[in-house]
Amino acid sequence: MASGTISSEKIDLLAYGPSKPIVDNGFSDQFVLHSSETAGDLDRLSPAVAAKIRGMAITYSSARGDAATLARFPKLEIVSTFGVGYDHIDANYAREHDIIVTNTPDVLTEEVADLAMGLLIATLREFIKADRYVRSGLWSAQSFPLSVGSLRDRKVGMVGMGRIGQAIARRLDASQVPVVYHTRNPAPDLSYRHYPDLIEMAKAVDTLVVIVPGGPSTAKMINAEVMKTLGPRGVIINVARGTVIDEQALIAALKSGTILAAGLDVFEKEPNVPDELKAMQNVVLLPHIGSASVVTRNAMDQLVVDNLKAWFAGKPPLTPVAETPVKSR
Ligand code: A2R
Repeated sequence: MASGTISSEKIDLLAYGPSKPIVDNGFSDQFVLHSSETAGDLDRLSPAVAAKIRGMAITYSSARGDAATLARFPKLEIVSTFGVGYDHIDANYAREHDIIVTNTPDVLTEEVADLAMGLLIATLREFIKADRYVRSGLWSAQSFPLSVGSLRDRKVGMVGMGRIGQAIARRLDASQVPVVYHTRNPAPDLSYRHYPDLIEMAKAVDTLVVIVPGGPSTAKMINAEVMKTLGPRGVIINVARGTVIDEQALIAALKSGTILAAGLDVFEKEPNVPDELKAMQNVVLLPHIGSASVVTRNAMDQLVVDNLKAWFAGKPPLTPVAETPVKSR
């Protein structure tokens, strides 16, 4: 890996993505912080500035660190991105070009798990429909219908059992809901049953909670066959990436009653949500807010800053991704 140096020379950084006060104000005058809020701003960056950039903060996953973007910065040593998922960064290109990639795991784990649990219950017990019912004044005319769904008679199959998956499973344990999981490899020290085959797990459960990384290895893994296997009581909660579910197959399965309902925090082409989903009563739709509280987003922004600061202070980055591991310097 190229080395971040400690010298009297100023270090040029680029903040790419929406402006964030914690990033904008996070660096001492040892650094020069340039910013590009959009891809258009990036195109307008002068070649002389691009040639000096040694560190990049990606402040939201809408700013893409693909190979073509990273290649614009010949002196780039480290890309510090916001969020735990980094499918918007070409981490393999980074590794091949001695560029470290860091993300912001752990600080958002419990927040996303809270959201997943809330979304699961809101979907099963129809909170959104019930809220609309109260506001419309219908309550004074008749009682709200009983929800078909309930957490009480469910068995959850976790798709992904990493940091966030385990935090969701702990919440399900507390709610006395049986849990099993599908991943490529069994996670160490877990007593939940592991299914190496997703279809086999779909046969054994009625609810899927999806929390795997995005990218090619998980693209459309929740497909029509998985939905059909889950069956008419089936409920799918997705707090991972929209790409993990075949969205058209999901729309068809929800329309036809192949599955019962879905709770979605993420979509294939955000912020565009298919009109067919918006028209359905058996879905709860959220605008990708898994980690979106002030306290957690601040912690994530701070970790973006701290990774860069550590590197340029001659220390290892705090949270490098698996493709670019750096343990010591
Ligand atoms: O497959 P494994 O043994 O590597 O387990 C990981 C699982 N996973 C997969 N499961 C099935 N098929 C795949 N192709 C596949 N790829 C990964 O996802 C592991 O159980 C889990 C990822 O866990 P962590 O790396 O600890 O991530 P964390 O913090 O739980 O966040 C998960 C995702 C992020 O990447 C964002 O896309 C989203 O949640 O917010």
